[in-house]
Amino acid sequence: MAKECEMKLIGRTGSSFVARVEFVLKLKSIEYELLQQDLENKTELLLKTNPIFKRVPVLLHANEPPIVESLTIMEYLDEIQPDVHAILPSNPSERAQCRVVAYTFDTLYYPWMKEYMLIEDEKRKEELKTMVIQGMGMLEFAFVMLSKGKAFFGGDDIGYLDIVVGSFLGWFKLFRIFFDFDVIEETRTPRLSQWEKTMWSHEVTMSTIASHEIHVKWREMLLNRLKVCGTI
Ligand SMILES: N[C@@H](CCC(=O)N[C@@H](CS)C(=O)NCC(=O)O)C(=O)O
Repeated sequence: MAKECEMKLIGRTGSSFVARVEFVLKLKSIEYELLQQDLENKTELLLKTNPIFKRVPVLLHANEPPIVESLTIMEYLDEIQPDVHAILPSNPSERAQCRVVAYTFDTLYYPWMKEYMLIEDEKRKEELKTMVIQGMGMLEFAFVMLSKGKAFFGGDDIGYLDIVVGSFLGWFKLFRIFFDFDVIEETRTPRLSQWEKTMWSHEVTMSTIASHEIHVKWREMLLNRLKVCGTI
């Protein structure tokens, strides 16, 4: 009888937060099973394992209690498998910097991009565009500081911030194709622009970031929810 996989990821293809966890699992060569969720019709398993937020990703590892929140899951995986492709820097000060940048991305840049993607008000859209561009300027600064002249935030290879930001590569593509908006652009953010190309060429990125079509469908799902519930 086939052995049951001891790492299960409750998720949904197309979610950048789920992609973060998949990045880490793949880079660390940890076998896992993806339990796909329909976010419009959540399973008992999701509601039971993440009763407060009711969102993906949730990691189920053997008999441990479920772990929620993508950044927490990434750190957990790094702690249980420290010898294979370390994600966070070994230097505590650099680790702290990384966490602050990730926090800023998740609490500012991501909500700005999400609002931009869903609203129609042109004036607000322009405001958000300016805010996102300024945010990417800060991210460029962080990249220069942390990469130390190398190709990735993490140095020679993909690290924590490469995953945190890189999990949104599909969004950056959607913004270009759909809104003619280069979130990362060569003249404004030259180092990030090079980084974006390098990230796309990495085999783990290619197998982890969902297709453009899936991102388009995801946006439609959010728009529909906004129309029906008035909120997302
Ligand atoms: N801060 C959370 C965000 C997770 C999140 O927003 N997940 C979305 C999918 S991308 C979700 O499950 N939303 C639930 C819903 O749409 O009802 C994390 O980092 O894991």
